[in-house]
Amino acid sequence: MLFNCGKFQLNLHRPHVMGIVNVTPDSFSDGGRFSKANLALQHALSLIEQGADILDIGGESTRPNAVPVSLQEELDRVIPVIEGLVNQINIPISIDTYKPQVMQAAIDAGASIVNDVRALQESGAIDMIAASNVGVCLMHMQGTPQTMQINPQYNDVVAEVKAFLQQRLVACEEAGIVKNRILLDPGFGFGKTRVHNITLIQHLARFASLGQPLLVGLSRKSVLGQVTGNDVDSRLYSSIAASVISAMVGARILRVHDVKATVEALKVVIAIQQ
Ligand code: 8Y7
Repeated sequence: MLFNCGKFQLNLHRPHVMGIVNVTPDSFSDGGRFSKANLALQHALSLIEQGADILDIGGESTRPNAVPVSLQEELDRVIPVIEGLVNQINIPISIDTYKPQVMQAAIDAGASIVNDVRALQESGAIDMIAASNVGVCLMHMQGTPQTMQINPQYNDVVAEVKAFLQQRLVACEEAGIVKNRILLDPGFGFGKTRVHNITLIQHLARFASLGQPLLVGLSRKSVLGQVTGNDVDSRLYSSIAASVISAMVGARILRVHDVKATVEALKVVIAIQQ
């Protein structure tokens, strides 16, 4: 239950909240309002005030059909935000990227966690993380952000996602990344239909046998829109439901936009789990 990331050690006995800081002009859920480093910084500090345990800084949108950004553009977006935050906060900063160069620059700037939607499959990524002391989140995705929602297919979505995470876990261990630095994530919405996403939530407890803390990201995602009929700006209540349900069946880190509401809802879960 102890997660080691850089100079931090998180006791994941209680569920933790990872607040999302998008530094992307095209991010679907905050419309680019925080696209400038200064605004992102203010937003990050406000998420800490709201009770975030971790901040996840991302400079390239991974929503379906998002336009990829260049390495330089991604660096220009995220590094100033990390540099601006690192000396005034005392919680881990996570960098949301799959590019090894961005990982390295973010780690050099003070990031403590790498959140990789490609699970360190890019060339050089796994060795770079092995040579550092940061924590890592390995996420499952079928396809790429450009194609993943076209026609995702599985014979057994739970078994296949689990097998992928198990394989990436073994690869990381073989490269020298110890288990207490590794989080696993089924990757809701990444190459999954509504039925796939719902099935994964129903069977989330089965991921416990992988032996690693689970991170879940369902905040404002389209499966919640499909269930409620609400567009992305009106998915607060369903997002809270998703976080509470996920934590009740074992998720240890909830990646969310709405930190204050999630922290308060999780207090009820924590009281029950104690
Ligand atoms: C997730 C994520 C996104 C997720 C992890 C969005 C970067 C899409 N979703 N990382 N990133 N898990 N680990 O809607 O579910 O926030 S981006």
